[in-house]
Amino acid sequence: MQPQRATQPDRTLRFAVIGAGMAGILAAIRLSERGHDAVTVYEKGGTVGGTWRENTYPGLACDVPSQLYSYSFAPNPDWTHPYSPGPQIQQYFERVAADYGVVARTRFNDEVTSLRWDGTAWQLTTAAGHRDVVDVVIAATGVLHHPNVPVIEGLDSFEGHCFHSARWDHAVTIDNARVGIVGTGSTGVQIISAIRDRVDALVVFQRTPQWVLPMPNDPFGPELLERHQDLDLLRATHAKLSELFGKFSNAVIDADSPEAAMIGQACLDNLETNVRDPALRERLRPDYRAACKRLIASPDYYDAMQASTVELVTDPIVGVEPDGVRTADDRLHELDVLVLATGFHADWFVRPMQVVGRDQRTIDDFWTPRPLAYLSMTVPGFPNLFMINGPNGPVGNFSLIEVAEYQFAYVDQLLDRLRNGAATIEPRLDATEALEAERVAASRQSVWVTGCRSWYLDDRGVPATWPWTFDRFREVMAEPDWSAYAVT
Ligand code: N01
Repeated sequence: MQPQRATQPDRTLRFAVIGAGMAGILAAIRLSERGHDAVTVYEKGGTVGGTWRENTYPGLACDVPSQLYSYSFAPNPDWTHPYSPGPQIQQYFERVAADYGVVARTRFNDEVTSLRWDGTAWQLTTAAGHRDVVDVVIAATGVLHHPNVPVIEGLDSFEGHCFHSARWDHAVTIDNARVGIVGTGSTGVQIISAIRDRVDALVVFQRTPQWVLPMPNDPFGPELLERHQDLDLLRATHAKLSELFGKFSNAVIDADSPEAAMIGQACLDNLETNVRDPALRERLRPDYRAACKRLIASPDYYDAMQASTVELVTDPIVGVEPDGVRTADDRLHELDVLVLATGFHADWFVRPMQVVGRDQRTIDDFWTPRPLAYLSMTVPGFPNLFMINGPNGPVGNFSLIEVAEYQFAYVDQLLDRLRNGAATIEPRLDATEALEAERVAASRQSVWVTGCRSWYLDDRGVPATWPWTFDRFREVMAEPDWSAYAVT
């Protein structure tokens, strides 16, 4: 990606960036490079980092390669592994946010609760009662951060410790404890591998088996660490990995592609080769296609599932009791700690913030029955509001940092209109609906609809994702189709 020009805007625009996670940090940096000074970042937490601040569970890591899961403009020579541990990623965001002056612009512990368009500007209110008036809102509120706590009968009656994976309670010791974990998504798999040797017993409640792509992750040796001091080399690696991941998009958008077959075979080989006990192997074998659910990548999940401390339970959970979890075979699994690695409400986006646009229309109303946005960034009736990683955007196994960089570069072109004197910009409803119809039709070819349950699917079973190639995403992001926008 080309570095942005530093220019003085023709018009002084006031900005609120909501969220100081990966996308909010990026937006604040880019706005500053554009010469905007009236930028306030609102962050509900006490530090930057977003999902990497909130998730502190054992084993937290990123399954996108480290050199790609970095801003293109801030390569990091200090990554220690091909796939970075979560705490290193958190440190990286803290460092970048401090180095680029984002921390200084951020109001921490100040959660935005309402945004109201008054006809010319956005009226913003925070939980602490602070008020602001801004011309432009950049909502960088994240996708996976509202924990999905499952409805399980008796959950409240559990007398041990129970918490969601994104609210890990470090005051609770799991060492030598009997721990249960509900959920075997990307999060559950990482936790299981990390704690298998610390616990007395680990009961894994699996509702659906997962395909697992092997992902070796030995630390970089001294020679590679030395080479990584060359930032040009890191930039080149970023570009190469981006191309490689772009190709991976074929696997998910076209269920019959050779890439999909290759991934399926690699997962199958992993299962066949690395799970020794045939009975366990069958219980871990999914009955749907690889990458239908978000693909799991792990160096050692199958190892962990064969550890003497680990028990796989596939009988459905029927309830939780004071002493543990009861399953449909009427067994009570006695536990000290119950971890809910049960995912997130992936369709909340800017909510529960109250967002009221033109004609007093709320975003909740516009998003009933489901979220809709033009290219996942803008919403008809909500002028000068730009979302990074909003509804129906690219998810797959792409690097969301890269996606955010492309999206912000696109938003920046929309902002040019405001810099040059326009009062408002928003997408046309007809253009938004037409693109959505195209997106829904295209998603019928994808692997996500080949017969599995996943957080990608909306209430109709349509994947809330970008259903085209990553190359097409880059092309579309290169320049707005101005006919899709209303500018006043
Ligand atoms: O959540 P999930 P996650 N009873 O929704 C099960 C990103 N991420 O936190 O498969 C029993 O994927 C549910 O079962 P089933 C990544 O995008 C990235 O693991 O629906 N089980 C499933 O096993 C990822 O996709 C990294 O049948 C219940 C699990 O809980 C996304 O976050 C690392 C249940 C939920 O899986 C979410 O992953 C971690 C119930 N009532 C996460 N309800 C990286 O490395 C749910 N489940 C970048």
